[in-house]
Amino acid sequence: RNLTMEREGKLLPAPVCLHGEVVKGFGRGSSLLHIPTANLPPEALEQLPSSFESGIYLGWATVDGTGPYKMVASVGWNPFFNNQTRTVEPHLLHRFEEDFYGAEIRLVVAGHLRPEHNFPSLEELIAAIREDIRAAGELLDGPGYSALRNDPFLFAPAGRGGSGGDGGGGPDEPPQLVLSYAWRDRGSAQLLAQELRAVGCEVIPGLDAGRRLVDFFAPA
Ligand code: ADP
Ligand code: RBF
Ligand code: MG
Repeated sequence: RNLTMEREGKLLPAPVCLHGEVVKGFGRGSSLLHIPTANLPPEALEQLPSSFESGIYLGWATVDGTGPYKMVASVGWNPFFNNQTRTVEPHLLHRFEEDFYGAEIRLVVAGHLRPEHNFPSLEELIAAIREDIRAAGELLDGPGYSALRNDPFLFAPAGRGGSGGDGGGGPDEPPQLVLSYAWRDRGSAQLLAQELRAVGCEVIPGLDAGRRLVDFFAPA
């Protein structure tokens, strides 16, 4: 089942942006599977739309502003290991010289690859993940996916963008106008951002509900 499973890659209606500091997991990725995953902290799950389903996804990642790297991520409970908590675990399609625990990782989740499964053996889980990596590598060069490698969210300053980010804002910092948008209406928000940039404003992509001054919602 593992290798014949369909992986057509369904582009999401709008990309989902996640960021956080890379944390330690159970250490199984490298040692048991030989496929390391950079685990996001549990709070990162709060950045997902409430309707977001567990599964295997593909998209783009940066690590402390470097990249973009292609990535394939598991969002779920890892049924093979019967985990008790839901995790977001991206594997980046890049060979790193060192671990990067503690680094700021930013993800633009662009498409859905397949549901998560339990597998009869470790070998079959590994074979399935290898096939995910191969499929994602190809799909991300294709239409709808490749343009997202330049998504400004990937290159925003660390800690900004997404709920939970500390947008700075001490007494000495310049005032900020935070433009937030409904997640289906990213396109219009980006147009407005372009116009603001054209008149000299610094526009930092992201959403910071706590310091929001202007709401920008999609028409119903
Ligand atoms: P853990 O359970 O602690 O996440 P893993 O074995 O899954 O352990 O991954 C360990 C670490 O490997 C990641 O947090 C990251 O710092 C590092 N790493 C090295 N190369 C990669 C890669 N290509 N993709 C993801 N993480 C990588
Ligand atoms: N775990 C599962 O239990 N079932 C899966 O179908 C599954 N698919 C994965 C696909 C990808 C691309 C990646 C990176 C991981 C997947 N995992 C899956 C998670 C895997 O069990 C986890 O990364 C390791 O346990 C290390 O934390
Ligand atoms: Mg991991």
